[in-house]
Amino acid sequence: MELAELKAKIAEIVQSALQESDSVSDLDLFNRWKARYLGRKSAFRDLFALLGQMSATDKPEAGHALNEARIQLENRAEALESLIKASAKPKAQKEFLDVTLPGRVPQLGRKHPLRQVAEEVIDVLAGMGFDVALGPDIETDYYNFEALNTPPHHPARDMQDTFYLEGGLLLRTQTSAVQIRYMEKHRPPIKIVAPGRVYRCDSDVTHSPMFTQIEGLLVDRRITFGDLKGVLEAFLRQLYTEDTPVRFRPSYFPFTEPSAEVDIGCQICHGSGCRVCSGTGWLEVLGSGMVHPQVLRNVNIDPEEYTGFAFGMGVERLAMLRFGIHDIRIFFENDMRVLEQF
Ligand code: 2U9
Repeated sequence: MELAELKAKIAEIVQSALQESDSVSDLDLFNRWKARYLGRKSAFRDLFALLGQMSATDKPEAGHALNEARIQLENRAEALESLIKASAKPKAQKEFLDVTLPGRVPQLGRKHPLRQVAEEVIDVLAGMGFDVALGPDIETDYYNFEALNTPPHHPARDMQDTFYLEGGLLLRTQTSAVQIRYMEKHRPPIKIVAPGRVYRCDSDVTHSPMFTQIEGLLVDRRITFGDLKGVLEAFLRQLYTEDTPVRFRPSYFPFTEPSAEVDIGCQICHGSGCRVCSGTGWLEVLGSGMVHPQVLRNVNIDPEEYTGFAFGMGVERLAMLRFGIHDIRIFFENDMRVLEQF
C-alpha cells in the first residue's frame, strides 16, 4: 500500500470515530464505540497489520502516523468515559425509595421558659386592668436614679452595680424609668405594668448581668397600703393557687415609703421547711411599697391629692422557683436539651 493511501484511510477512520463519538451518551454506547475503533478487531488494527507490507522507506512514517492517530482516539476515549461516569448515577440509587423508614418529625419550637413565666404574670395583671408600658434599655441618670429619689451617693449608683456608657448614659438597672416616662405623659388614674430587661454588674448562680423585671404601678386618689396588700395578694393567689399563704415584711427602697417585701408559702414543702426555702417555709417573690411623695412631685403629680403603690419582681427568680432550676445562667445558654423540657 502506498503511504498516501494509508494516510487517507487513517484520516477517514479518525474522522468518523470523532463524529460518532458525539452521540455516545451512555456506557453501553461507549463500550461499543471503543470496540469499533480501538478494539482488537477494529479497522484501525487492520491498518497496523498492513504496516508489514509497506516498503522499508515508508514504514517509519506510516508507523508514526498510525501511532499519532491511536493516541488521538485514546485521548478522546478517556475524556468520553469520565464524562459519562460523572453524569450517570446508578439507576437504583437515583430512584430507590424506602417506604419502611420512619417519618422525619420536624423539630418544633417553643416559648422560652422566661417568656412563659413573664406572659403568665402579665396576663394576670392585664386581667386586673393593668396596661403594658415599655421603654428604652439605655437610660439617663435622671430617669434611672434621680427621678426615683435615689440620691447621687446612694450605693445603687456605684460603678460596681451599674453599667455606665459614654455620654452620661447607662444600662437601666430597673424598669422604673418606664413608669417615670409614662407619668410625665399621663395623669392619674395610672395602672401600668412595665416588663423588660435590666442590667446590673453582678454574676453568680442566682445573679445574671442581664435579667428580666416586671414592675407594676398604680396611682389614683385615696390609694392606701390596704390596696397594695389586697391587689398583690389577689395577684399572687391567681398566679399560684387560691389558698397560697401571702405575708408582708417591712423593707426599704428609696422610691417607696413605706416598703415591704412579699413572701408566699413555699410551693415545695408547703411550710414545713425544705432546701428551696432554706427551712423557713416562705419564698420571697415581690418587692413593693407606697410610691414616695418625692417621686410623684418629680413628675408633677400632687402627693396631697394622689397616692399610689408600686411593686417589682424578677422573672428569672420566679422561673427558677417554678421549674426547680438552681443556676440562673441556664436561661441564657439556650442549650436545646434544656429548652426542649419546657
Ligand atoms: C415608680 C415608683 C416606684 C418599683 C418597685 C421593687 C419594690 C422591688 C425588685 C424585685 C426583684 C427588683 O427584680 S428585682 O431585683 N423590685 O423590690 N420595685 S417597688 O417601684 C417603683 C417603680 C416605679 C415610679
